[in-house]
Amino acid sequence: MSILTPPLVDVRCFFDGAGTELEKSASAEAARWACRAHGFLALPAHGGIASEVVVAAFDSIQALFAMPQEKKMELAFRDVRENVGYIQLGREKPDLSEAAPDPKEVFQFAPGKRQLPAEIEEPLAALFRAGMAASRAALRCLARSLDLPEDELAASTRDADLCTLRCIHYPGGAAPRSTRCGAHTDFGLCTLLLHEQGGAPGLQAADRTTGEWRDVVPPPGAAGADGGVAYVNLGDMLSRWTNGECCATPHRVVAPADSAQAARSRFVLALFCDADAATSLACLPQFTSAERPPLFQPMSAGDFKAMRLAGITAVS
Ligand SMILES: O=C(O)CCC(=O)C(=O)O
Repeated sequence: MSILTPPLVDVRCFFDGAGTELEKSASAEAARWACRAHGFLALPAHGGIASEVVVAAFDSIQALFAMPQEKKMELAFRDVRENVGYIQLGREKPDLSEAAPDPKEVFQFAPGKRQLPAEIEEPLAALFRAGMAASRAALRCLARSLDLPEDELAASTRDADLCTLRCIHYPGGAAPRSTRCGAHTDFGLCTLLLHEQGGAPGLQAADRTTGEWRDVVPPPGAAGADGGVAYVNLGDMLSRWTNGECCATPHRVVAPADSAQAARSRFVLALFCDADAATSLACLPQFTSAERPPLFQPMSAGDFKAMRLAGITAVS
């Protein structure tokens, strides 16, 4: 199995007033290359999210998934438009060609949307806020890499009404190399993916040229102070706006080949940063021409996300 190492792209210079023009140009250039080559970027220092915030959120999701099943079911996911709550094992199948649904449980979090114990809600809300700031910095960097006005993409996330922090638990005891999360592309603009230090490996991305699955391995210098890693990967809303120029990469998660590692639980946090529900996903004029007509029918971000979620989720 070959390895895919997403390039390091430091987006911290895109926080308000933080970086020089030179720093921003260097990051945008790195992002341009990373988007074309892989659709995955590695963010040093968690893209500016403090390590304590990340660690506290991982502690919270361990506590969340350790709650009794009947308590978790009281928080159940109800419908794709609301898109928050608990999704039990065996209810999601992102890759319809797989025989079985994914062996994972999920909590779709948005601040204040479900009655969670304060010691779980607060660290997750803190990560949501810090993660949105990092994602917007990444979107400014991506916009610059696409020769768009710097705020063009980030401004569409002002209400963050479709954005969710997806808390994922892949229970231990998986068969080595078995699928933990089926192949898919993400639906939104970009996803901030957080892997904890020492967590079981398993993320794979499709090679852009050959389609071969490659193990995603962080580059040196990617880890935050806690040893964990943050990636940004591109989503399908961005692909629609850019007429396929900036497109999402299929990825999946498999259990480690080593049976001792596959026996361990894996916890992941993924912040889906999406355009606000009422935003049109019609192709931006810069990316279409007589020779290159729009590839996708225009629709709102809210309709697009609900359509895609309905395709993978059987409501609990
Ligand atoms: O578990 C991971 O590393 C990736 C999860 C993922 O791709 C997703 O939930 O969309």
